[in-house]
Amino acid sequence: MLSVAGSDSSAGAGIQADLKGAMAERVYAATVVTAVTAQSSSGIYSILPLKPSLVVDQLEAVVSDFRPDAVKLGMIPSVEVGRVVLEFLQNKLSDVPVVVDPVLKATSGKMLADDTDALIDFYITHLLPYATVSTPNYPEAALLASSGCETPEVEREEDSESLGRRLAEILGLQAVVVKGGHCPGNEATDALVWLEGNHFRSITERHLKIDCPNLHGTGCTFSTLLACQLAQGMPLAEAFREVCGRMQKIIVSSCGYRFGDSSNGFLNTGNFKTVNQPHII
Ligand code: PXL
Repeated sequence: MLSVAGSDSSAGAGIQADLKGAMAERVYAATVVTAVTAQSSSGIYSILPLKPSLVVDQLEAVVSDFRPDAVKLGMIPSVEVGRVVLEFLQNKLSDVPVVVDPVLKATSGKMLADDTDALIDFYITHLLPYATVSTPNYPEAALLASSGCETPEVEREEDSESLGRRLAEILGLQAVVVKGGHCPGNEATDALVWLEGNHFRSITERHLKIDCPNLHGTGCTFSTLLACQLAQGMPLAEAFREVCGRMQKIIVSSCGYRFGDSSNGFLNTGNFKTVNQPHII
């Protein structure tokens, strides 16, 4: 598979999370870096978006060696980078499944692009409709569904399934996963909505929320695991269920340690024995 995403120096999220996720699935991942971020568990220090031409050079270099069987798109730091990536996918990898994780904010709340409005518009009009499936979390899905509306009609009580249906209908998506982990309550429902013929179908996965301090990289890991299943030819609905189950196991294995700012440590996708100091137990 191919991950097109930003670098996270803490290695919790971004391209580093994607590599760990793909390794856990024993799927080879090539990586095209879109931006370099300097960050720790407590926040982002700085972001350097790469020049679009350097992103294209990386894409060309990757496909000179092998043909990815799925692509995951993570952080897109500018509309210019988004444009060249989409153009490349359309021209060179048009029959390859693409998972788009619409990354708008870091866990710390910091926006990851300078011109967020233009980028949201680009996601809505170009990237999301192109995606085989996109994977917003609930707040991102609500933001995307209400963008461009004069009066946002998001109701706080709307569940992830109906939000997913609404988003898919408004934006004309092939498929979307709305991840419910950010919703209040002690249960979370992830929903997959996809277009079959002329109708949208949906399935949900409900799970108990785990009170875990180390969730940095959860969104990146989810989308990468989904891309890894699609890369192996698994049908989308089955892939969704499989990944929801795997994420639960990874989160359970991420609870027993403290890392940096103890509320935003990295997700333990690799089942690491130690993280330097202190030890994972
Ligand atoms: O989790 C979203 C995300 C994606 N990509 C990069 C990030 C983050 C969040 O911190 O840093 C590079």
